[in-house]
Formats: sequence, C-alpha cells, structure tokens
Amino acid sequence: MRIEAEPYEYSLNFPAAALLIIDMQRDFLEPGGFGEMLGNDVSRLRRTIEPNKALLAAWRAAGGLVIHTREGHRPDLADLPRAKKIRGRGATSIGDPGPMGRILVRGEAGHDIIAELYPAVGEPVIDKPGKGAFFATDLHAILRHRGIQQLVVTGVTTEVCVHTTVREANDRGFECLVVGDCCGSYFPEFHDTGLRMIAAQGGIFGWVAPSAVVIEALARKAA
Ligand code: TIU
Repeated sequence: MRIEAEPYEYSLNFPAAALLIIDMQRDFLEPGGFGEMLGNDVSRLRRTIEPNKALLAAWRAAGGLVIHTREGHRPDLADLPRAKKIRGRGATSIGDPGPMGRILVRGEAGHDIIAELYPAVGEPVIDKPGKGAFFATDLHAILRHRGIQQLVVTGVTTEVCVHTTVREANDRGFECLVVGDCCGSYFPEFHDTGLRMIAAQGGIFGWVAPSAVVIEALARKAA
C-alpha cells in the first residue's frame, strides 16, 4: 500500500505493520492528571482524540494488529527513578494521590487509557516505566513474535514519548510512519518541529503523514 508521506512515499506492508498508540492516558489528557500537574494545558492534546478514533476504527476493520502503551509505575514505585520522582520540584509528584488516583501508578484510574480509545480484548497493552516503549518492556519480543517490521505510530506527546519510542524503534530496524494529526503536544511548536525532525534528512527517523491518507489507503485495501 503506497502512502503519500514526508519525505517520500511510505510503502505500508500491512500484515507486517502494527498500529502503536502511545500513552493516550487519562493522566495526560484529562484535567487533574500528571500532564496538568506539570503545568500544561491538557486541551492541547484532546484534538488528537477524534483522528485517533477514526484511524483505530479503520485499522481494526482492516484486521491489523493494534498495540497500546501506558506510561506508569508499580504501586510500590520500585521502578521509579529518584531523578524522575523529584524532577520539576512540584508539590505533588508521581506516586502521590491526585484527583484520579495516585499519579501515573498502574491500576489507578488516571493511568488508564481514555474511554474513547480503550483497548479491545486481545490488543496488547504495554506498561512502560519510561518515555520510550522499548525500555524495560516486552514490546520488542511481542513485535518479533508477530512478524512486525513496520510501526504506524500515534499518541502523546509528540516530542516526548512518541519521539523517544520512534527513535528506539528506528534503531531496532522498524520502519516508522508517524501520523501527524494523531500526535499532540502541550507545546504546538514542539509538535511541529518534532514531526519535522522525524522526516528531515531523507527520513532520519521515519516518515510523517496525516491520518486521512492512511485511512484512505486502508479503505482502498478493503475495496
Ligand atoms: N510531559 C510530557 O510531555 N510527556 C510525558 O511525560 N509522557 C509522554 O509523553 N507520554
């Protein structure tokens, strides 16, 4: 499947491609969570919900593998580096009680994925302690077992967890297509530059395309 992308067309090899949705969690997208605690305007991320819903529906309809990630820590916080815990010098930090349970702790309401994009039964969910989805997770093993070579990547935030994951994936040999309007940042300029950084220098980390062209390619495949 040919997809018009930056810096040039992306050849989507559907059975060997997975849709990887990064950290569309309540803690990042809803008021009262980790994102807002860091001083951010969460409404900036909410514009990604509708495009992600449409892409997820099209990907599922085409029978593709969907993988979700969540950033968060063990309830005992044994996997939380002290450097991450104290960064920001805020009054509340990861592991402390917040409006949606303990901030970024697995099993708490705020840590879970927003209802609009909730994982379907059988879709792997990767719980990651870091920004990248490969660090200290079984994502690489799962991708290898499923024969996945390409990742279509969406989620939040563009310059933090999406970027870190794409960089990790690129170094592991995966061809990454980042879906621009399905990614979001609290900082519009970081989002724009983050996407440009992926596709610059002949696609130094991968490709970038809007959701409409990916959805259209999936519809052509179905026809
Ligand atoms: N703060 C911020 O931009 N992002 C994160 O802390 N995590 C993710 O990007 N998921």
